Amino acid sequence: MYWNARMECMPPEELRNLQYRELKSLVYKLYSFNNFYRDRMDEHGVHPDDIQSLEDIRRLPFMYKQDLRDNYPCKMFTSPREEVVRYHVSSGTTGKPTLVGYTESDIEFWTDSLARALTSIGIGRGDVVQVSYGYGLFTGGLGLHYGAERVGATVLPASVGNTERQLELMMDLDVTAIACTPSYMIHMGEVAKRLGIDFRRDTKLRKAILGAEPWSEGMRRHIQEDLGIEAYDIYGTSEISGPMFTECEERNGIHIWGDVAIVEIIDPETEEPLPPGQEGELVITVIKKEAMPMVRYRIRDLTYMEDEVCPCGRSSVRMGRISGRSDDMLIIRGINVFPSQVEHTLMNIPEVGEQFMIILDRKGALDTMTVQAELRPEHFSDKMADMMAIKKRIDSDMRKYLNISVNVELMDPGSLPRFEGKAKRVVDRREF
Ligand code: DLL
Repeated sequence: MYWNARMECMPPEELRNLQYRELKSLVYKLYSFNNFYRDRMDEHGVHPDDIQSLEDIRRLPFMYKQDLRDNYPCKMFTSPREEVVRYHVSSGTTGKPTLVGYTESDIEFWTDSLARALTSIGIGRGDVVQVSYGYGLFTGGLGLHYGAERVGATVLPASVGNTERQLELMMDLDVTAIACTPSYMIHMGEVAKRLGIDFRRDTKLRKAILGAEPWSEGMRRHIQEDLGIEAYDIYGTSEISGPMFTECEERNGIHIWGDVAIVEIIDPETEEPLPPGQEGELVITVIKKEAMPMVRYRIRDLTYMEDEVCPCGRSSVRMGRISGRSDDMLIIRGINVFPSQVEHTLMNIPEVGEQFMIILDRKGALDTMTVQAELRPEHFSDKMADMMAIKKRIDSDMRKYLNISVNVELMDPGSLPRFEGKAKRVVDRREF
């Protein structure tokens, strides 16, 4: 079953022609109406007339998360404010977040992409979908909510947390599919076990749409065997709109809708394109975006493309699992954290010195983050109350600026490792 058979099964040559036409008109529009894009293209010595084929996309300059930060909040927008119907926000590399704006048509193609994706998983009218991604500034909750409503499913907007209540609702309302992070799925399974709930016996859950953080085939097996459900990978980032692309029922890669986005895989060092099957850095151009177009956006996720036609009949390219990142972004309980943000926050606390470490662990299914911060010798005190006050300040600043709660350990001056070369401040003990 297809949601939009014409687009999903378009012959590859026809799709490439469509992509070329859309790209060309997007580049003309950006060059004519937006200072950021015009300046960037001029600096790069490329003009819209130079785009003579789809391959010429390689002549266009890249865009980076830093560009969004530098142009915060709205300087990258290409639609007037009155046309923007929604904002979402995700974390940036230091203090400032990344703001994403959507026109009505942006919400429409995002919803349509998810409607295709959910249909390809076999979710539609008659299903009850529990959306347990966060609702609010994060794109996961509202994105899947709109997509599931569009395919005619009944939506339970559960959001994150209060797991016992979520399980109770899942049973009472005959939920058939859930959308959440893989770690929350595992956590739910553990809480259910503790409460004597058997997913196979006590629920109607059959499918889980899991993403927003790295996970592995091992985790998929574990979830499927433990809970008796089928788990599907879903991918997206706030900059490209939010969650947009999933595996189909074949579960052999994530379908990237070609009329929505053009994907490239490049060598992160040489920036040269890599052929199908070879792993490199994902670069996305979202051809349909109005309010905040993304052209050759360096997402920093590492993966590969598969271009053989999928047995499901959809002609789009498929993306392999995300195997890591080419930058140092960490995803902790679904929240994106850059070590530079931690550093920035700590350096604004006068009692804290230059040395710190970040330690990531997994307790049960949930990630924990410990920040070890060295104190300046003049602020090191044997008074418990002084130490507690500093600890509290670090904890509340991390919550305020990074939106995450951390364990804080204050360290004696001189006790943390010093680095001669590149500092390695993150110890990640989690297993994916
Ligand atoms: O995580 C959007 C999303 C919501 C995707 C719900 C899937 C489901 P951001 O907060 O901007 O957006 O984080 C995007 O998360 O660049 C990847 O590093 C990582 N990520 C997202 N999905 C996957 C996945 C949302 N399936 C960043 N596997 C991306 C591995 C993923 N990593």
